[in-house]
Amino acid sequence: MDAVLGAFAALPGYRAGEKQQTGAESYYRCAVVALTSAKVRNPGCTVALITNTDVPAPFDAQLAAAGIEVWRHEFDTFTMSADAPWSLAFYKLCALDWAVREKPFDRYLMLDLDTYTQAAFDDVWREADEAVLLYQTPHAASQPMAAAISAHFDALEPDGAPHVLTHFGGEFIAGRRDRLRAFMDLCGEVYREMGAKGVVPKEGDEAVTCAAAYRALRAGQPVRAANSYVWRYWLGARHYFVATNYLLDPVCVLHLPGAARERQFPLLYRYYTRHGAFPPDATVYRWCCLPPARPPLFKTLWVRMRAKLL
Ligand SMILES: [Mn+2]
Repeated sequence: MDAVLGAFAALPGYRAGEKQQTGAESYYRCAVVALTSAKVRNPGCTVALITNTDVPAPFDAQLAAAGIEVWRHEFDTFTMSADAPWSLAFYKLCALDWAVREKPFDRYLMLDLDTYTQAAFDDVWREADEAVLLYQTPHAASQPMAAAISAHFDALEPDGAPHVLTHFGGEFIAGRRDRLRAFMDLCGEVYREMGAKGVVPKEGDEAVTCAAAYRALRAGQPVRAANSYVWRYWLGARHYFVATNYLLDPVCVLHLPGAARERQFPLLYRYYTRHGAFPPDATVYRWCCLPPARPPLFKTLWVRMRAKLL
């Protein structure tokens, strides 16, 4: 049996991002969409929300009706100071660390709650037997977040500095149980070293997972890019960074960070709660403002004609 997990923590004063956490309702709407869409496409998997607080109505009943379990667990490891940006995101590591030890499953997938699952995880589980799978961001070594993560690692390991770490995101962490336990041990080691050296990463949990992935690879424990299964689609007007792999060689999971929490997710949530099902894929893509998976017709014809005239 395999498990798909989401994590949500509430702690007064802690931060879910750059700002203080506000509007828990919108997080619960996302949780319902993320976990029910995962369950609908993967009915044979256990899907659970790990949380340190009571799930309020009507979300508790909606999760229960969809067959989603709620597991209570305190935020007792991987804690950062409350004023650190993304301090709440570290709960994901706390929850996963606890789950791989206390809740026995063959394989696990920890997903961000601003995700929408559109396909079965069969291939994820196949590859999770071979390696820990993490989403690899398309960040070059000097990209500010990637560079900051490498610099934190330099603080932990001055020998060999400057290091260049691969920037993996925290939205998708999958693996067979023994592989994930070993990986979470490395995360714990990195977290304790950060505490001892006074490193408070502004980049959230990714600073921990990236350092753990670097050490895992060095120790011969395979870590692979999960990018064939999950993709980050940035839908902002200024940062519109998308791909056509929602349809061509399609990924299982659409990760929609940023403003989607107040745009796409409320639409998906309302549709799901009214109809008891998610809209057709084409509607989801339209709501997500994803580009058509074909090149523009007239520009294509123009280039073909020019090439013929050479
Ligand atoms: Mn996210």
